[in-house]
Amino acid sequence: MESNRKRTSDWWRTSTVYQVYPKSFKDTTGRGTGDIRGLIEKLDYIKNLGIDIVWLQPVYVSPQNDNGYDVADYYNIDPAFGTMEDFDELVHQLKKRDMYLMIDIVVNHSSTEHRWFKEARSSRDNPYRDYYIWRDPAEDGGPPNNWQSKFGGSAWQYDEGTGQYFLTLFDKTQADLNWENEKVREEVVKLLTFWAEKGVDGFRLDVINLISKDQDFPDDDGTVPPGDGRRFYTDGPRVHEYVKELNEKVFTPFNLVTVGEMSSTTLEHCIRYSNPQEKEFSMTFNFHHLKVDYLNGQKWELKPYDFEELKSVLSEWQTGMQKGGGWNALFWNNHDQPHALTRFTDDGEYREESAKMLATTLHGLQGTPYVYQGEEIGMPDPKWNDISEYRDIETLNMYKILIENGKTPEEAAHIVSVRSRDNSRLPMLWDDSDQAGFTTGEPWIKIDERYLVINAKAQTEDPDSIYHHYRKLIELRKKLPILIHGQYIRLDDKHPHVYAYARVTSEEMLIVVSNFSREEALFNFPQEISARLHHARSTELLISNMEDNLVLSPSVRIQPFGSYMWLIQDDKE
Ligand code: TEU
Repeated sequence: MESNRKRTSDWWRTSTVYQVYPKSFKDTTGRGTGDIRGLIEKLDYIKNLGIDIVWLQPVYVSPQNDNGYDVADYYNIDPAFGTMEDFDELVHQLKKRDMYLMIDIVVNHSSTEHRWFKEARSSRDNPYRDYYIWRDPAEDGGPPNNWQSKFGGSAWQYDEGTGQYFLTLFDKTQADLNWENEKVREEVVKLLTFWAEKGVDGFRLDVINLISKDQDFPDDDGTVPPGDGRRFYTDGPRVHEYVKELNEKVFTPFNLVTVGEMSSTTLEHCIRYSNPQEKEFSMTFNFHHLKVDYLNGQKWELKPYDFEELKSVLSEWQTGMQKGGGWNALFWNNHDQPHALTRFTDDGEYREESAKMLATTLHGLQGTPYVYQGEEIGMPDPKWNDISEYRDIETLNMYKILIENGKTPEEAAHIVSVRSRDNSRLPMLWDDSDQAGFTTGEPWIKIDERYLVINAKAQTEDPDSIYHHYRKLIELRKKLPILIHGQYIRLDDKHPHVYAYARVTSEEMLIVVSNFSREEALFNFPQEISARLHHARSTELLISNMEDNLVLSPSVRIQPFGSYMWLIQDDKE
């Protein structure tokens, strides 16, 4: 067993995390899906980016209905990904490179293939029955209430054998665990301890803010959008109590970095989840900035993204979390989201500029940045319009529901091409060889044909690539305390194309200005900033995606998708 290296209690504040979706990362067997050995092969690629922590998404035994987020055995590696020896080798190889491993923990629900659930389903008085959430049918024989699954349809599944419904907030094969049951909490502590003792350095906890449900399980009367029941189980009555228990028994004793994935959460709760005095998580993911293109807040209703809302949400969370002592997990992309490159900028003519602009904009903020595999080489969405290309359970469910609700197959296919989680689940593009170097077999999902132009090998060899732009940003985070501690101040006043902000300390100011449009944009700094520029002892352009070496002045003209990060040092007087 590898021992945990000694670290300060907040070592992760200067770190950058690389998210690995193993199924699509690197296949070493020819079966067409990625595996742990493939990740080991590519550790130097990740190390050279400057990454500190690798977040490995689920590789546990699973029927793969939700690509591993349906766990059937929390203690064993699914043979599709390799063996426990492979996992141990990964831990060893990361430590050899002074890198850390964060693994995904999915304990809001388990797979219905899990031993616990099979026991629970066998009879009403089975000792495992209360590991899950069972309720009698409503008077009409239907589901106990009107809660909806996040993947479409009712959140309840009927079990003929025992005549009751069980709760499934996600897929019908993902049964919600009953955290009210102390035995469930003990099981979770046990499995977390098992992985911590194997040398894991941290956990990403899947939809962990959903584990405490309102025990009355009331119908949602629809008065509070979206009216699907989420208000009765999101950031629920005992959630902080449960998380504190995990922190006390596992996170603190093993000095682990932890990030809670918070579905539909609030700033107030995330301050509580991530303020160190609360002893809960190191940091939190929230998704409010990634709903600015949801019409009426509905994921499957499209609208062009609202730039002003994007900036105000990012600013609200920067300012609010700083004020409350919380800590943000910073991200544009993950395995559930279409690429920001396609969603918010131009993944065609201005693909490189856009990818670098998004990177600079995010990495200048306060928090721990997450780089999702492929983001660092500017992978765009595939824009498929044939539903047969898609694999994601949520996508396939919603395609059917869209058509049931009156959309034509073409309309439904277009909505899916914009929203599907598969947009970010295409295999990593390693080089310009066959199948982009991902597999020698038949890939589980189509590979983006653009791999001849967009691939990791070409970018590691090009000093001006998106990959090296990320590397420089990650390096800056390690060198500049202002990126960790600087107070966030938004500088643009609802500018139609520019997002500008500063990070400020008593002696320095770091400024980021990004143009999110195809238009050249003129940006005038606020008076107080211009005055501070006037007294600056030095001004340094730290990084930019433009060749124009733009001089920082009270008024700057920014090229399409141009982005700049300057460091200003004040006069000592
Ligand atoms: O995601 C939860 C989550 O918030 C998203 O899945 C979102 O609810 C969904 O895309 C509907 O918009 C986590 C994992 O990241 C995801 O991959 C899993 O499918 C899900 O939990 C269930 O474990």
